Amino acid sequence: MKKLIFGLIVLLISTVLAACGGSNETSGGTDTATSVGESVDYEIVGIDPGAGIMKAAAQAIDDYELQDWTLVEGSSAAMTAALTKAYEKKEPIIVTGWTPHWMYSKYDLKILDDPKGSFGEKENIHTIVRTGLQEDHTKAYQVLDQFHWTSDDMGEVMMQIQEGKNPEDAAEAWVKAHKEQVAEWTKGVEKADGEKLKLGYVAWDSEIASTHVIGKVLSDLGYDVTLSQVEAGPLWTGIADGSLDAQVSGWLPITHEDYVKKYKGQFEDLGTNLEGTTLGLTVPAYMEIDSIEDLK
Ligand code: PBE
Repeated sequence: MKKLIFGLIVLLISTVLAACGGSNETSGGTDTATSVGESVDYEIVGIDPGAGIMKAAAQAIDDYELQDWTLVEGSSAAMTAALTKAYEKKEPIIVTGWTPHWMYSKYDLKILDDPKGSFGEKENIHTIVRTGLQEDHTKAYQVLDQFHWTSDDMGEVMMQIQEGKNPEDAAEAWVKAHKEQVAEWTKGVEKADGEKLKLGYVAWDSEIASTHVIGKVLSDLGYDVTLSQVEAGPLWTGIADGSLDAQVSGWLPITHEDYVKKYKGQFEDLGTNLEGTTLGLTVPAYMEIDSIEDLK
């Protein structure tokens, strides 16, 4: 009997203590940051290490003093798969995101405020070709130079691919549906005669879309086009050494700044093909944070 009463008292005391502990935690301020960090294991789901957004995310970890956090390397596909999985279960997740991207149309997401500017300002996508392309493939050069579209255009192609179309079919459908716009790109350009042309791209959703569209336009013009999927480093190396003819995914001035510096003078920048891109840490709208500062 004594034992039982003693046991009950111990139980009572520990219950009271536990309750106090719990309420202390809540009254000690809404410890959102701690709980957000814990809820995602202090992980930011990144993409391939060659992407400029990975450098920006590492910069953010530095700027916001997020030493406890890990930026997880992976791929564009693995990142969106992780996001989809978390989103369907309403679980917290933080990913490296960019626009244009289908994920912002498909899911209700927010890009965290970045008061320190780690992810930079809005930028543009440039068409980058190897030196000598103008002499060797004047027609292709002209089309690449005239290639220009919007985030919405790119978004349409991306969405179709996301919904299950293969990139070739999605590009073909887009080209068919936007004949006038495509005619602007090929304006004044004569038909080609089966000359070989090699376009390089990285497996980022935005670049899969753009490269397949311009590839389709060039092959419709009569070129024998090969689309070569590579990593970001080899993409710029390939343009510089001439093993690739062109790429339409130079995010500038900041995201691909390192590559531009490294290969200065070894490529030609034909200017922008799309304006107004963004990079940033992205979370589902159901998460209760709005700024990268809330991660601290
Ligand atoms: N991205 C898509 C690339 C550029 C295009 C934002 C993932 C990057 O970060 O390098």
